[in-house]
Amino acid sequence: MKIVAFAGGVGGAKLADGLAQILPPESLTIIVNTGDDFEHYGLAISPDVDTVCYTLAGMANPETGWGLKDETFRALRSAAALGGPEWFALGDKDLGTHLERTRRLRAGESLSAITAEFCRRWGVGPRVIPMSDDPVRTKVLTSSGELPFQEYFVHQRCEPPVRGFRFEGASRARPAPGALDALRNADAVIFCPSNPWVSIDPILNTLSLPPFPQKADGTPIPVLAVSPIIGGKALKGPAAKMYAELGIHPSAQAVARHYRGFLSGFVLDVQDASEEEAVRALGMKTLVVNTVMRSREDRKELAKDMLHFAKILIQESNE
Ligand code: FO1
Repeated sequence: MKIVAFAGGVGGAKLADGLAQILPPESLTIIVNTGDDFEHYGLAISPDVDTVCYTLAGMANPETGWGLKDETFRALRSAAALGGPEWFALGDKDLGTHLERTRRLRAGESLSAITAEFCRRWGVGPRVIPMSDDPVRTKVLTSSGELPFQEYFVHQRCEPPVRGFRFEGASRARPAPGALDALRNADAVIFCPSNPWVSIDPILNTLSLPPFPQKADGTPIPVLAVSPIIGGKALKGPAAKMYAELGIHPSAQAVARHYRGFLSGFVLDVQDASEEEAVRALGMKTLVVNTVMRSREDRKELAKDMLHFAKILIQESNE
């Protein structure tokens, strides 16, 4: 079974790791959000790409989910002592990634080629594809004006109330090489439990989805999502706060409605079992399981459940 997973942020990286624990590497492609990318200290930072790669390589910081484990921040402190910005925590080892990525980009390599090479060197098996090699920059429209994503997310700690989002460059950006081919050859597409507004939507916009490609014989490819909102809250990040500020009650059901029209399956946490009927009424098949990933084993269990669900949806789409 060939799976394409869309991911961004820590929750997305965890399910990607679960899928990578089960599927042979050649059966899994992860398309990652680059709307969070920015330039800082003159360096090209791709936080979601790094979070996915570090997690798959077993190198991620277990406390934060982003950055590297056993990290130190001496370079950043030394720059800060000279008046440089300290709000974005660039670790010493992590800086090596940004230095080398920036050097290669300036030498003319593409982000997707660089990511593939880094993955090879880190021993990451599945294919990790940034959504585009062209710049797409998420802008957060807030009640105090439009903010670049990391300015909103890290510097201003997601405090300004959100009014909307803009994915600058998405309409011009070309999907990264291999992204659309992977989708065309997929048996199922999985949206990881990433923030729908700022992790999955930038990917959908950049790849001009929906419509999702169909199989050669005309059957649709099942698209499944896992809710990043459990019991009305996001385990991490501002997804629930964003829904509330946009006037939508944050719930698993709200996430399902977000993707309505092109999702064939939706996975809810056991805590949200009471919402299953409402999600079914949106025309989706549902699965209720534990979706909280505290351990690596949890990631694998959720991935197993997802693949089992995907198989059922594939069978149904072939009937
Ligand atoms: N997130 C934070 O909340 N604070 C940070 O200082 C921070 C630094 C950072 C450095 C490298 C990296 O790859 C990620 C980093 N992140 C940090 C995470 C990142 O900004 C967000 O998780 C994503 O952009 C949202 O998915």
